[in-house]
Amino acid sequence: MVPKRYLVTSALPYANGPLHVGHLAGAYLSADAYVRFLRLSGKDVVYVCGSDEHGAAVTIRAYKEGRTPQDIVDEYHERIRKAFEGVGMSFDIYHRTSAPLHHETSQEFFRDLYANGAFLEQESEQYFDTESNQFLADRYITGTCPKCGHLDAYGDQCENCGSTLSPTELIDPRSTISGSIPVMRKTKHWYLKLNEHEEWLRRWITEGKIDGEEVHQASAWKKHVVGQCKSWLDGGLVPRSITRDLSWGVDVPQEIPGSSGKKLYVWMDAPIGYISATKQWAKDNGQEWEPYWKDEETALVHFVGKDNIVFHCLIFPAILSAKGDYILPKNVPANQFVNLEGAKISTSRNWAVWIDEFLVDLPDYVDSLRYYLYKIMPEQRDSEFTWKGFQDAHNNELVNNLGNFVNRVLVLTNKYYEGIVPDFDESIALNSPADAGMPSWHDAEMLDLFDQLHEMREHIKSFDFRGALRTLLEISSKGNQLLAVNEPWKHVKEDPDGVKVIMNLALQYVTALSVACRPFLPFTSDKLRAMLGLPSFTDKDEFVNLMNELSEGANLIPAGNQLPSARHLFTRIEDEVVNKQLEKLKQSATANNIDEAELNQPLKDEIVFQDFEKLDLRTAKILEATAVPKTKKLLQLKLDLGFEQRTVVSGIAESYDPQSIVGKEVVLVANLAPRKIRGIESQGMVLLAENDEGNLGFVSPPQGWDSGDVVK
Ligand code: B3M
Ligand code: ZN
Repeated sequence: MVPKRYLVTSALPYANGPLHVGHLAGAYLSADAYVRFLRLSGKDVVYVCGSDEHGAAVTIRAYKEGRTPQDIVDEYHERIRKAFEGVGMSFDIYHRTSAPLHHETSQEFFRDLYANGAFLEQESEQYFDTESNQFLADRYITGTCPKCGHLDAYGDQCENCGSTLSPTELIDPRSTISGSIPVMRKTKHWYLKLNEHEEWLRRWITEGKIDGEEVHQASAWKKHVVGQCKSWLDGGLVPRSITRDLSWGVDVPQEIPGSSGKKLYVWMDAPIGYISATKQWAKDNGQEWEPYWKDEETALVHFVGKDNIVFHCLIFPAILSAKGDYILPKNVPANQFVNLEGAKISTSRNWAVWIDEFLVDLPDYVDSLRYYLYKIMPEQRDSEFTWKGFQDAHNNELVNNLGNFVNRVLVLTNKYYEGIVPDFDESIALNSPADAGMPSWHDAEMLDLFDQLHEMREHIKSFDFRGALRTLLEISSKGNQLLAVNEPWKHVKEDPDGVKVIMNLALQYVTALSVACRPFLPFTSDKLRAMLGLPSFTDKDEFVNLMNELSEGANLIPAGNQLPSARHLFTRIEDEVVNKQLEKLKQSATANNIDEAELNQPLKDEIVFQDFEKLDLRTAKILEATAVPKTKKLLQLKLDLGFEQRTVVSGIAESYDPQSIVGKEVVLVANLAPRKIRGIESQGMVLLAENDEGNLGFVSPPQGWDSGDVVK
C-alpha cells in the first residue's frame, strides 16, 4: 500500500557537544536525501528532529564547567541547529526536549502508562554519591567493564564492547560527578514491563506482523538491525527502569505517589520528542499532528545510528503500544559508524571533523562533504572518513565527472548558439531514414535516462543511498560519453544540424541532473538551475514532473531557453587544504594522547566482487631465499607453485632470516605483471601482514597443502 503521508525522524542529538561528520553519516544525511526525494516526488512528508537535552552528559558537563544544564543546552542547541542549517538539512522543525510542550507530552505518556499498568514499581539499592548528594545511574557512574575489562565503562553501557550494563555490575565503580567511591542507598523507581511486549515485538520485528496482519515489509529491514533486535529478544526482555533520581529532566507527574525528586529516564522522554516536535510543527503551520502519528496510512521512518537501534525498535514501540492508538515505524534503516583516519571518532578526545569548523574552513565545499559522506555512508558496515578520500571524491567525481560534463555543455552552447538551447530536426536524429516513425536516437537516449533515474529512485526507496549516488554519477558519465563519442566540436562545421541534436540531448541530461542531484547536493542543484536559466525549486513534485516529461518524450529544458554565461560548478581541492586539516588532527592526537599505534590502517574504498575476481592467488612453497645485494629490506625468493617455479623479490629481509623461511608455505599473487626490482624480474607478490610496529609476517595457507592450490 502506498503511504498517504510520511513522518520521518532523525535521532535527536544530545545538546552537550558540537556535531561531527560521524553524526551526519549516521542518522542525518540519509534521512535528508530520503525526505528531499519524497518531496520532489510530490509526497506529503514531515521531517522532525531536535535537541535531546536531558541526557546525563549534559549535567556532567554542566557540573564540570560550573554552569547550569540549561546554559549547556542553550549553547549547544543553537550550535547544532546552525550546523545542521549550514549543511542543508531540510527538517520541517528542529525542536528541543527542554520545551514545555515536550514535558507536557512526556508526562501525558507517563500518566497514561502508569494508569494502564504498563509500569512495575520497585524499590532497589542504587549507588549514591555522598559528595554531590545524588544517585548515580547511566553515565553518572563509571567503572571497569565486567565483560571486557574496559576501565571507563558506564553504568548503562560499555562503549568498548557494546555490552548493556547496570551500575551494580561495574567493578571498582566511581562517581563521574565527584570521582568519589559511591555507597548503596534504597530508592524506588518505575519499570516498563518490557517482558510483556516480548512476543508481539518478536513477530513485529521478524515477520512485520501485528496480530497476524502485515504492517511492514520485514524483508526491507537491514539485516544488522534485525540481528541486534533478535539478540535482545533471544536474551529475553526484562522490565526496564524508566525513571531516575535526578535534578534535570522531565518530572514524574507530581500527583503520582513517590514522584518527588524523580525524573523520566532520558530514553523514556527523548523518543517522545519526535511527537512533541510534530505537535509544535503542526501548531506553527496550522496543521493537524495526529494523522502523522495515528493514521495507519502514515509511513513512520526512524533514521538512527546503530547504538540507538534497540531504543527505536523495541523500547519506543513498546511505549507507543502501551499508550495505544499510535502507529509503529515502517522501517528503522540504522547506519553503522564512520571512523576517522583509522580511529574511532571521539568527542572527548577531540578526534573528529567538527561541522561548525568545517563550515568556517571550507564553506564552499558543503556539497562535497555531503557527497563524500553519501559515498562512504556506513549503511551495512562501519566505514572510514579520510581527508585524502574526501579530496579524491571531490576532484575525481564532482570536478572531473559532473563538473566537467556540465561545463563542456554550457561552454559549447554559449560558443555555438550564444547560450540558446538549440532546437533540432527529429528526422536528423534518426539512425537512418529507414527508421522513420521509429523513436529517434535522441528519444532512445532520453528513455535510457528515464531508466537510470528510475534505478536511482529504487535505490532511495530501499535506503541504499550509496547505490543511488553511484547511479547519479553514472548519468553524468553517460553525458560525458555522449560528448566523447559524438565530438560535436569536430563536426559543428560540416554537420551543424547533427550537432544540434547532440547538444540538445546533452542539455536535457544536465537538466535531469539538476533535479536528480537535489536530494544529495541541494546547493549544487540550485547552482545548476541558475546556470541553465531555469527557476529554482519549490522542492515539490519536480522529480515527478521530470519522470512524466521523460516518459512522454518531452523536453526537460525547452529549445530557445537562454542560458546565462557559463561558470564552473566546482573548483578543485588542492593538497594544502587537506594537509592543513591533517595537521589539525595531528595536533589533536598529540594533545589527546592518541598515538600512531591506535590509528589502524584506514579501510580503502569499497570494491565490487568483479574487482576481486581479477586476482589469481595461489599457494606456494619457498625453495630458496637470499638477500638482494646492497639492500637492507629485500630478499630474492624462489617459489614452487607445483606447476612452475617463480622468482619473487619481497621486502621481508628485516623481518625474516633467509635460511629460516626455506620450506615455508605462502600465498602468492600469481597474475601480477612481472616488474624489475633492483635488476631482478619479480614474477608476482607474496602476501604479507603488517602489524602496528611495522613488522611483516607471511599470510600462510593451511599447513601441508599442495603448492599451486587456488586461494579464493
Ligand atoms: N540523544 C543520541 C545518541 O544516542 C540520542 C538519540 C535520541 S533519539 C530519540 O547518540
Ligand atoms: Zn566492555
